[in-house]
Amino acid sequence: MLKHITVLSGGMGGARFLQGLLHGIATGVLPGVAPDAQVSVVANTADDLWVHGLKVCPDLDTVMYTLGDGIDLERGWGRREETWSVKTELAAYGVEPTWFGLGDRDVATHLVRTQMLDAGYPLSAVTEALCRRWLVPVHPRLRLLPMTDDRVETHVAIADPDAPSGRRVVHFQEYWVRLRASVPAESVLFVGLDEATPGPGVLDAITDADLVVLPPSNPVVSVGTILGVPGVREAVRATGAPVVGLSPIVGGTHVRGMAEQMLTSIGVQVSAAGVGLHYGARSQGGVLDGWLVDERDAAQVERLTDAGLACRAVPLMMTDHDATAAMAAAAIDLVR
Ligand code: FO1
Repeated sequence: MLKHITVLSGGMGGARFLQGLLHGIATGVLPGVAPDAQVSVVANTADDLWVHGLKVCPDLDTVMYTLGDGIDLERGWGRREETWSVKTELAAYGVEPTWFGLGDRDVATHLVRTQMLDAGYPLSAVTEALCRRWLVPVHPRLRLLPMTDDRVETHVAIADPDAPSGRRVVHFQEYWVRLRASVPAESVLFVGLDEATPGPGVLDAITDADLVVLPPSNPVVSVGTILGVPGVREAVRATGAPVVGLSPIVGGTHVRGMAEQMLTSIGVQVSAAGVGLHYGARSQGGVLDGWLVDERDAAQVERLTDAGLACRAVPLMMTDHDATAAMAAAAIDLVR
């Protein structure tokens, strides 16, 4: 019986997967999963940024708002029924960045978080406090754990003909939100990652789990950064739990986001097999035991099994909670 499932999650893709996983647990469609199973979410914090004096944690907030039913489903981030008076007023003052939109309701979250950080609380304690409103009432057996309490930021080097070096480095959010990932990422830098320590409960959540899942989040700037926190990759490789991943690349491209640009920048083939081989089989020094690919990529299964991975082609589009629950069930079935 699986009683503790740990998911290494980014923002939108990971949050949607978690919705389906929780739906699957609640409806009893997941093979061998206890109806009172604990779910631990280790979330990426390298998308975080300081803006207008506030600490914004996009992946933590996307998971929290999504599972707490406060998310704007169309945007995939921020609050639904949002208003933008603060953003409009900031723009009226000519204050930059105007390209990063903080909704009025969302600002309250960042004010609480920033106040608590200023009072000396670590990000994990802040997250726990915010989740008392958003998650405890609806998902009492779910824990949302920042991958680290230390400051880590993903920055992206892009070509800049005006710069003496011919390139300049921008925060990941500027690359994604202002530039829409429309220019090649020459390299991705994870500022502070090598000096970071796993957040409270992170290594235990991996070691004590009965199953570890790498959902269809960005393998470079979401799951990649979580695995990059010193000690985490080793914990995943050492856990007694089976480790299974779901490909974020379907039919040769990402479903949403910028996985294609990120994978290209690190020289990984933009395919279901490319990502699976990038994570690698645990028996070959990697982190995975099993890897699910979409039916459109069934031709790549053999290459993955040859690399030591249990692999199967199943529908991987998270079109609704039942479809996502079926993906979670297939992932569990693959590695049981
Ligand atoms: N994404 C956008 O495309 N435009 C925005 O103005 C924007 C603001 C924003 C504010 C708070 C937040 O938690 C997320 C926000 N995002 C915005 C999404 C964010 O870039 C993504 O959630 C991840 O960082 C990328 O996966």
